[in-house]
Amino acid sequence: MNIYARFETAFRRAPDTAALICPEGEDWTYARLLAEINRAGAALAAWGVGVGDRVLVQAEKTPEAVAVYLACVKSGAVYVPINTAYTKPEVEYFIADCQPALFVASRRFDADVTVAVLDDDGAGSYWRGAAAAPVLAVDRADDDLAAIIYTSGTTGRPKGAMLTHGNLISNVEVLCAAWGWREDDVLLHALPIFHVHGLFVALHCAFFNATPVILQKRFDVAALVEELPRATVLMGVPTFYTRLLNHASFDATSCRNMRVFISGSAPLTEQTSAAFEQRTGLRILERYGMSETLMNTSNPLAGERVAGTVGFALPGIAVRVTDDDGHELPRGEVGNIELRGPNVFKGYWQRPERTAEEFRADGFFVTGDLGTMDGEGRLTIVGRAKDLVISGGYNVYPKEVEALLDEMPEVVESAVIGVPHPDFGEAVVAVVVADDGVDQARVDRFLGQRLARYKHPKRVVRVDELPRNAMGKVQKHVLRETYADVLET
Ligand code: MCA
Ligand code: AMP
Repeated sequence: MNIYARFETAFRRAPDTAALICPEGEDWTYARLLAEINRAGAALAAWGVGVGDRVLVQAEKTPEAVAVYLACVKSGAVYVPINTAYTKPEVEYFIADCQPALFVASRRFDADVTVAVLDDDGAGSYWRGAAAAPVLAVDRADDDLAAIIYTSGTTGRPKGAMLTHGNLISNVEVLCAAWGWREDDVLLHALPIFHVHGLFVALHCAFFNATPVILQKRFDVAALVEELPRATVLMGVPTFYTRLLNHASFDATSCRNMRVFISGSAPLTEQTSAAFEQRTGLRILERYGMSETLMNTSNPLAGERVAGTVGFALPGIAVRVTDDDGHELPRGEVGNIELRGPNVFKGYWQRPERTAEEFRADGFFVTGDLGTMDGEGRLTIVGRAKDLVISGGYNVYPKEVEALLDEMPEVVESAVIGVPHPDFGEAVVAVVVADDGVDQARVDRFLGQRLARYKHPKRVVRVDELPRNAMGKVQKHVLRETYADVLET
């Protein structure tokens, strides 16, 4: 079934309910959202988008962008959202890889692809002349693609995780039940809508029940605190919670109507969890997910939420911890986290070999995360086998940054690592073998037009040589230990 058909059934039951409450603009009811989806759907058809076509979207967070997303899914197209921070060369890579029929962008873009401009205020060429006749959602099977979410691996070139209608439906059903979604819930939404967390977890839970979403354009701690009293649910990355704790007027009164605070995308420290409970009387509920698998495990809504753990496998999802051959390890031992279930993606877009490498013969997906499971079945993530930095909930692949640094004429070689950062949890540091001219400013200038800002090293350290093991491999763990404190200010 087309997941959109499920949403529409809920929307039709609640036409007068606020759908998108926009503190910076006009609010939309569900009736208005339905009309705008029809309009966006008509616009997509006018641009020639057909069933199975990819629609690449790099758009600011507006109600119109939400309508475009829902219209894509409704019309059987494959929605491909990308980070608004990406530079032109990064965007060109996605265009070449997914071959979109249409690129919906916030600004004009000069490339060999049809571009529809969706301005920040929702206007623009995209909408012009589109009639809004209601049409039925295109029939889709569980196995048909709804979206491609780009994520990288050790090679540093992003791969498109193919998510199906079945993946999305099963996950939203499981999450609404696990988190006890209620008819009177109001979601405070401050996450970007180009990742699984903001799009398929947060928005989907609200849309599945046609409950209101307070749509904040971006995360701003003061604005968030102001809106909290009329919300019941917040989903955020750990940086949201550390920033809330640093905000003087955030207290139990701000949370008086809050039912649950949910955290994910990066590790929530036990310290943050404890400080939050002390300040508000509420315990953050931590869960674990991935672009390839949507949500996998969650601490319980009722029952003990144990800080530092990501809880139990969600219903219908099998989680195991294995050795490198895929054999399940005894409880308590650290190994690879592997998953199987209706949430697990169909594979990487046009990369069957990569897909095959990451699945076991019995269908379990190897996540690249390392963890341990206790006797009760609670999972704790202890690290990552994949070379990945998670900074403020954004993934940065060291290889991608290293490859660009190595293009600098003054750089002989480089190693990019993640080190503790007080705001982002972890952030990027580059250790380079280079001549004197290379400093932070020079690196920022070089990366400027090539790489999204959040991937830029927050510190560049120059060294005479990189530590290597007997095989000649750079010992990143040594670098991580040596430079562990460089961003702790
Ligand atoms: C912004 N900057 C960052 C980050 N964000 N640097 C490192 N890491 C970051 N995450 C840099 C900008 O480049 C800029 O640099 C400066 O910080 C200020 O930028 P601004 O946009 O004002 O930052 P912000 O608005 O304060 O953003 C911080 C943020 C944001 C709110 C934490 O990064 C965010 O929304 N993160 C959530 C990401 C997310 O949704 N992740 C889910 C994906 P300069 O000053 O040098 O220009 S993972 C997922 O979906 C899986 C399935 C899961 O489990 O959830
Ligand atoms: P992404 O590729 O953006 O979907 O990021 C997924 C990765 O984020 C996972 O493989 C984990 O490494 C990490 N992640 C997600 N949730 C958590 C969490 N609660 N604790 C620690 N890491 C997490």
